[in-house]
Amino acid sequence: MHEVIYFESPGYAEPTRLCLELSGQPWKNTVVDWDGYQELKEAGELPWGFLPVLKTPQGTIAESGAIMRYAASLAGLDSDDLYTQGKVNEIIDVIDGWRTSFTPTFYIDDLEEKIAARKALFEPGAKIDAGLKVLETLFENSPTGWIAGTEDISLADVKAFLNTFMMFSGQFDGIEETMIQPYPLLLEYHQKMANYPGIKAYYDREDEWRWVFKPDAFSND
Ligand SMILES: N[C@@H](CCC(=O)N[C@@H](CS)C(=O)NCC(=O)O)C(=O)O
Repeated sequence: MHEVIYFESPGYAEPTRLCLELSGQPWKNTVVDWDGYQELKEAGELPWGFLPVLKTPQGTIAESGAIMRYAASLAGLDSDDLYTQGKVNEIIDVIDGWRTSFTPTFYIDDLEEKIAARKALFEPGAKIDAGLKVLETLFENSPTGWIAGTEDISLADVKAFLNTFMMFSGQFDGIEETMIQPYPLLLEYHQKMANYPGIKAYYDREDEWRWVFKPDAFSND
């Protein structure tokens, strides 16, 4: 059986978790705290010293992008068409670009400064605002409504959905739920994704952070 080991938060592991769920195969979600992480690290269980890792029947794989792609293949999300798969990967890499602008804010100790730095990323034309608008354009121009124009859901959708909406859960100081409202097409895309049967079923539970993946999470009703 496959086993994901990570912290409780969605963070770097959520696309892998969702893909494993969509695979329909049994899998184990192992959640550790900081001490648990240190123990794994000291025991030499983490190839590069970080979480998440994925334990497979053949051994452990590390790095969130690698394990996400592994899990997506297991779920049958890959396209046989090389160009289509290339476009899926292109969108994933573009989304990862946001993380490189967001990550430094974690290292700002002063709360007000941290909040200001995050809010600045959402100013018109700034990195995250521009990224969210790119996603809206991809959705708008897709003949199928799937972000990479695929016939069915792809890994680009899993990544876009999770990485976008996880930002608005309240987990991150400075980013409030209402900050998604200026992106109406993303809210439409949210409805499409959150109602996808395997996704809807997986998030049909109470969760401090994962409420953002439920249908109607951002509706004003
Ligand atoms: N390149 C790694 C980075 C993973 C990463 O930064 N993990 C964090 C948790 S979100 C971690 O293990 N931090 C422990 C530390 O910094 O000591 C990946 O994509 O998997």
